[in-house]
Amino acid sequence: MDIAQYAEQFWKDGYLVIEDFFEAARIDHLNEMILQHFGLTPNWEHSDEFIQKAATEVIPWFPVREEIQDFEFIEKTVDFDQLTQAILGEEWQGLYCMVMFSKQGTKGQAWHQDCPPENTQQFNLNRLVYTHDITPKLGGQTIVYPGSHKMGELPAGLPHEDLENQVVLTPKKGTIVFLHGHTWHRVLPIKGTYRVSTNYRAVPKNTPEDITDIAVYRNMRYRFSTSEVIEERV
Ligand SMILES: O=C(O)CCC(=O)C(=O)O
Ligand SMILES: [Fe+2]
Repeated sequence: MDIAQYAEQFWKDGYLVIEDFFEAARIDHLNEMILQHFGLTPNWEHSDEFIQKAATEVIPWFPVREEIQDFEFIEKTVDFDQLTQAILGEEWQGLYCMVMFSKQGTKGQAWHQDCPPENTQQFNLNRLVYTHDITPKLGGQTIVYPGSHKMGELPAGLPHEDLENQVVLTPKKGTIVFLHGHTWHRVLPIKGTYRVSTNYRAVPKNTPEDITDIAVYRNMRYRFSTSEVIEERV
């Protein structure tokens, strides 16, 4: 694996996709654990206001916090670790491992940035691992806007509108997607039985741990810790 070249690509585009990064058998096991935890019809955890307004229907789970060790090998994989270091530099830190589950017939996730983009040095890195195939039939494709990690605030507008130059990602089991938190991104509606992704978030040195507390949507800024719309956007 040419780590320097991948890191360069990440910094050019604001995201990076590598297929077949993890072995199918190990990944299948994680997917089984995830289904065991959620079942197919878990309850929402976000407030109704958030779900409505953010047009984002996803339920989080933090298995490593529950000391479920099965999820730890991902972060310990040498290439995964070294690629992170090449992107974020020395003294980067892992934040948490968050599984995100979406039920059949739900909206996916509207356009957003995971954290405010005003300070270009302060951002989170999403290290997404896909444990089942995303397909056009299933829905739930991840959409990114290349180069938008350097373009400031996501423009106000409709939550799920197609934007010119957007790129549709259709990750398969074992694919990883590294995605800059300032990159504009969303997830398409889920037509199949369910959709999951697992995010091993990380940050460069000197970044507050609560960097992803405020997310930017096209119609608002939202603070998760207080379940509050802190800015309406028109
Ligand atoms: O699940 C995905 O493909 C993207 C999720 C996302 O928006 C994030 O992890 O910040
Ligand atoms: Fe996100």
